[in-house]
Amino acid sequence: TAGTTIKCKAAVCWGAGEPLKIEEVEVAPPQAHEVRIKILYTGICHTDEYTRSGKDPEGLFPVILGHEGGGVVESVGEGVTSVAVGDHVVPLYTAECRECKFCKSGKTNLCGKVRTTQGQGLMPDSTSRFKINGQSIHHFMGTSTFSQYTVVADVSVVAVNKSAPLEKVCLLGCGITTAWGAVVKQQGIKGSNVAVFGCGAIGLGVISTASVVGASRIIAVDTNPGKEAWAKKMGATEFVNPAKLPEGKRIQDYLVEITDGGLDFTFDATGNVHVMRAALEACHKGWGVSTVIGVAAAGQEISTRPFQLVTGRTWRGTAFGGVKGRTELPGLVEEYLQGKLKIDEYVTHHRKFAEINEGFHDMHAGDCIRCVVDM
Ligand code: NAD
Ligand code: AHE
Ligand code: ZN
Repeated sequence: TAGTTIKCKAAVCWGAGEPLKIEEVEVAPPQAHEVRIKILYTGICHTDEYTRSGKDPEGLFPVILGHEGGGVVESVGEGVTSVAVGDHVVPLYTAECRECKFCKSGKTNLCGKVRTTQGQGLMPDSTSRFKINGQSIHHFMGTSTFSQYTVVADVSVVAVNKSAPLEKVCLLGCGITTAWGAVVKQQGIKGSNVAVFGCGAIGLGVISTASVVGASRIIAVDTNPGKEAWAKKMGATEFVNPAKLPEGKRIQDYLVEITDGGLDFTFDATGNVHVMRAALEACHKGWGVSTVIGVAAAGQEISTRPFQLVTGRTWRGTAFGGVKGRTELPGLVEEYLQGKLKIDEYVTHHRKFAEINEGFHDMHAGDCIRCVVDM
């Protein structure tokens, strides 16, 4: 109930590289323009592992990770009008305030309203709503879905159709939406050839969306041979394992050869900076566009010969697929309900909350696309 502190279980990461520990946590009531959510399901994204491992330069500890959740609004703070108690909601790590310079620009989905404090692991008033024995615990990505109750800013949450299963649409909180947006927000993919590096949930989502919008040729690239069947199931027309190329043959050179000069569009969904370079250099001279989706470790940098850009290739990137969450997520849920957007296909593993660390292990095993945790 509003105004009271809730005690519940949360998975806490106490330090970089440590496994998560289920703890009893106190969750303070939502303040003005905040929403407290009972999280029912959460996916585990590679980015949660990236921060847990200590590779995220923005990583802070102790922290409650998780950013791919689905839940029900438990209470709201003063001034909240966009969601109400009982609404089914998806927390948004990319906020949408509709008032800041970014939101009003019409050029980006990035929002400036809460990003600074979000990066500090805090709510917009620069304090945390999570405490364990009096010690403050950091929020993560403005969402912290690895807690049975979480508090988010009202600009960082969207209500969705109650008839949609939250154990599925939670994946719209990151992976599926990111992949979908990375493709549909770019003009010209219909009829073009595309290469997708990395066939995890993100890469497979890119493949699936490219297939739906009508790309003529979709080449999936992954070092895990087990991903070939997955890529083809999602719509890839070809699969290339860079580890199986003849000695000394670079993946970008091979792709340029088999595509008569290179790809119209490429995507990195690995987070490996060498792969990002290959994806750029596999683009067609004069017009090829390469999109970075993968997130690289602290200290990693991309490089290529500037001549690659001088001769007409474009290097770009996207966060949350360029999607404005409050405006666009309800429509994606409808597309899912109408059978036009795949989500169920990505859920290969389920875990109880007590087994959340096993969910992280599933991710490393290579046969897991998404693990959904039942809170
Ligand atoms: P994942 O680990 O499930 O998938 C990565 C895939 O890349 C795996 O199939 C792996 O075998 C493959 N791979 C690894 N090295 C490779 C190489 N050298 N060549 C080809 N393939 C290789 O991860 P995911 O959850 O799909 O996420 C992918 C990336 O996207 C991560 O870096 C994640 O942090 C990032 N991400 C970014 C956004 C965003 O908004 N920009 C959103 C979600 C995830
Ligand atoms: N904190 C890292 C960067 C992490 C990052 O790039 N996050 C992506 C989302 S990954 C979702 O799985 C993103 O949207 N970034 C935009 C933003 O505003 O954070 C670092 O390198 O500092
Ligand atoms: Zn993610």
